[in-house]
Amino acid sequence: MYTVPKLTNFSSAALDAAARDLLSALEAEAAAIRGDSEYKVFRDRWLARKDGVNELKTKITVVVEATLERLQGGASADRLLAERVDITLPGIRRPLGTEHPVIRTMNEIVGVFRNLGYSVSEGPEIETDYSNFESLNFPPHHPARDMQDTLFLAGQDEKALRDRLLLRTHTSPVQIRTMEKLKPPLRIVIPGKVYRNDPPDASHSPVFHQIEGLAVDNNIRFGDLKGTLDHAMKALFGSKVKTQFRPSFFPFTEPSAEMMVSCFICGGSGKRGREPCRPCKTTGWIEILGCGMVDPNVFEFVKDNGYDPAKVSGFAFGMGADRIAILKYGVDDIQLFFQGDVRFLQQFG
Ligand code: 2U9
Repeated sequence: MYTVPKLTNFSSAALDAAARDLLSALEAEAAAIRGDSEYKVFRDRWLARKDGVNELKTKITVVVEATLERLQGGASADRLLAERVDITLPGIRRPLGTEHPVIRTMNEIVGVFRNLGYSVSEGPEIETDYSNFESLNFPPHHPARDMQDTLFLAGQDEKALRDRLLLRTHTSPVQIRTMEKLKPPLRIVIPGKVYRNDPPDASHSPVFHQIEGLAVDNNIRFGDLKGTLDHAMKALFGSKVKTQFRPSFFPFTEPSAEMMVSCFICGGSGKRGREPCRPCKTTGWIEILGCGMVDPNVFEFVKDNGYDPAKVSGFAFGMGADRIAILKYGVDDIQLFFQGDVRFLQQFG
């Protein structure tokens, strides 16, 4: 085994020769190392030396590390041989996901309006009081605001009311934002999540889904609204369904209406065999959406982008996608849509 010679001649030629001897001894020892324990002794013997010159130490380190690599390379090749993958075994089956029933319902509704030439708009779920309320003809402190119990972000008392942030209570601010960007004519639908401070029960959830629509042009009339929505309901629920409009109120539309669809469960009879039809409460009609002609006060807020209420008119509508999915799929509790129970969701696969 190599030991460092006691030097007596310190000429540079003698020092070079001593270094050469040391390195070739190192190479020879390294080549003979076979296992982990041999390697450790070898490494400590060579790297722990305090009498090495810096340059030598660098060279020694290179050889020691190369030895470790050689050993490990060999070991992992051995391991690979031992643990060879059996490619004849079956793979791991990854279950395919499927569209959530509410999303599927939204996509179907969006599809119907896309076919009529409508575009899809989206917008933020955190909104300003201005976009969610004021610009939609809910003046500050107006009682119409009480219709939607709103979730405000905390700690905004210092801000002016119109700048305060909240979780949007409807998708209507997206229509305002779109009208601020695009000039008329406009035909858009807006699917999305909305939030209200409603305690959860079988038909209420603090988060739910809406689809709203807006058409603005010259000379749009209530007849356009009726024809469009009647067509959409026939496309969604079958060509046999009838529609009926009843007076209603929304701050952003005037006049406003709620649209009824003849019950697509009992065919409008109110009965299922001898049993009463529950979805329509035996009336033969189901309330499916709200709608109306856009209130001129709303156009005033976007007048500068070409929406002069004296020149343009429009209709708008809004519906709850979760409620429609409940009716379509015969689900008895809206909470089931949000609990993420695979046993429930699998039924729609
Ligand atoms: C602008 C102008 C008008 C959107 C409309 C409704 C009627 C409506 C509800 C149905 C059930 C919401 O999901 S729900 O709770 N919506 O009845 N929404 S008209 O009207 C607009 C929107 C934007 C600029």
